[in-house]
Amino acid sequence: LTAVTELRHAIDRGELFLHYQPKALADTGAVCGVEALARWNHPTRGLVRPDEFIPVAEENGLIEPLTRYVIDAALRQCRAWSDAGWEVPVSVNVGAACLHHTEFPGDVADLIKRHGLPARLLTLEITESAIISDPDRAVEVLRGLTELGVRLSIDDFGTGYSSISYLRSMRVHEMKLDRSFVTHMCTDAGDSAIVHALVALARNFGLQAVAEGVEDQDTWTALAEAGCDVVQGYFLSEPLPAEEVVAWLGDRA
Ligand code: G
Ligand code: G
Ligand code: MN
Ligand code: NA
Repeated sequence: LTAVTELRHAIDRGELFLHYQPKALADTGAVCGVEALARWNHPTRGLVRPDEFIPVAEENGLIEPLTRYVIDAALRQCRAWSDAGWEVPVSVNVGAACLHHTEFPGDVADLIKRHGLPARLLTLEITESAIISDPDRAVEVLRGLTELGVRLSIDDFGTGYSSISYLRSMRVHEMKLDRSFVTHMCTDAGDSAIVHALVALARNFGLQAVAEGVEDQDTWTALAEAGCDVVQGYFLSEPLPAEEVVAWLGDRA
């Protein structure tokens, strides 16, 4: 079987599942959501990481069914947490091609309705490259998503081959600072300068600033002092299986 055929089967047979990485408010430490991260439980190869199969999906027209599958699974889990008394906003990574398909907002609307959740509990993380490659189409799709009431986040911010001018015309809610600037900001003056500049940029556009790749207390403290709103990374928690999330939340509460 080719990798593509296998991945198509994996989506159809439900071999993909999600881990969830917690995020916390930088100033109080209160948990404010989780990012869903796809994993593939391959029948013979075992656990396959997304770095391997997301590019295969992107290049072979499978990223839309995969993204729908992930949103569906994340919302089902979000609903289960909600029913158990935990309101846990979920973020999902959206493959670039989804922003070039005008049916995507309708698909997302159907999924939200099916799970009976408020749209504000879903954040969609998009990348700059998806916007830049076809800005007119992306703006239209993003407008449709905004009208649903879902939150929009720009992932890996600052790493793309991009122009920040689109921030003017696009109503996104969140900027995710790429971990390549964040992780070593306490020992690298250049990284620290970039993080401070990006937090200021987020502020000026009224966006929530989220730093990923926070691996120690000093970095968390520096981010809070810089005015960053939310932190995510191994220092708070690695990505967790769904069934461990409630216990983790309970331990912190
Ligand atoms: O979880 P991990 O650190 O291995 O993820 C590696 C990369 O795969 C990250 O860049 C992440 O954004 C991406 N990724 C993980 N899950 C998904 C998913 O469901 N959809 C898309 N498009 N990308 C994902
Ligand atoms: O590109 P995206 O932000 O979606 O990537 C998320 C990926 O980052 C996940 O695969 C996750 O495993 C990884 N990750 C999460 N926290 C940390 C961290 O603190 N350090 C590093 N190096 N990677 C992290
Ligand atoms: Mn992400
Ligand atoms: Na990222």
